[in-house]
Amino acid sequence: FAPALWHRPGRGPRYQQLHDHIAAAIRDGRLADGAQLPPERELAELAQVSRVTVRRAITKLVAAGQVDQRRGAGSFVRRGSVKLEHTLSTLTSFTEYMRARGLTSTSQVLARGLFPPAPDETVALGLATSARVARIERLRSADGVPMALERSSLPADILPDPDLVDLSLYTVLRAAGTAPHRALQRISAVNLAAREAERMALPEGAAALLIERTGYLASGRPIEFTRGLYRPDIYDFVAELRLED
Ligand code: 16G
Repeated sequence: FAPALWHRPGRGPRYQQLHDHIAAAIRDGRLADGAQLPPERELAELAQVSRVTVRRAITKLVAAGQVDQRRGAGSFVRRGSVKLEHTLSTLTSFTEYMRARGLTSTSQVLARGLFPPAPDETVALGLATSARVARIERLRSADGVPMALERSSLPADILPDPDLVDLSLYTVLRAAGTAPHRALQRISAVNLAAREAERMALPEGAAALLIERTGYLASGRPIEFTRGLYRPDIYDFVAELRLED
């Protein structure tokens, strides 16, 4: 959280610039959920503004519900107010995405093994019904906060031993030269069933984003079908749109 902004002359009142700078740091994860903001005096020094200006910027963040002020303790990023912006144009793994934001990802494996494919897996992976599918169900957390519940399915010849997946599925696939080269994603809104809600520490029926990713090798063969339930209060999916030629 370096106030690099202050090296450039900005537009608008100073308090607004400082507000925008802190809000951006919260949005892109440089200031983490629950993190303490630098003390007023320090912010004023860093930003070379008066303490009145700092106070105005913080008051605006408090009014927007992004920051909590605790008497005698200071200002903190309000828990649960952090949104993670996930760009839709690059193919990244959960582990890489969190690492890039300075967050530590952990996974709790709920189930894994080789199974006969379910109908949706047969269709997505183009499998024969006699084939076997490697399936891993994981609860994925960032800095200890449950973020997503994912079920990844791959043809058994691509992942013969699902127990090999420790932290990152894509790391295992990359080592074998079988990581997806491109992927298609479908995003829809769902309400969590009781079991899913419990695992994500959310109330039953809570809204979630369902993201289904089908990953393909360069040859066009589908090798990954992941069905992930993501917390909509944390994730924003962002895509850049261009005018068609
Ligand atoms: C992401 C992918 C998921 C992939 C996983 C691999 C989305 C919506 N989904 O969660 O399809 O299987 O990353 O992550 O981005 P890993 O390598 O950390 O296990």
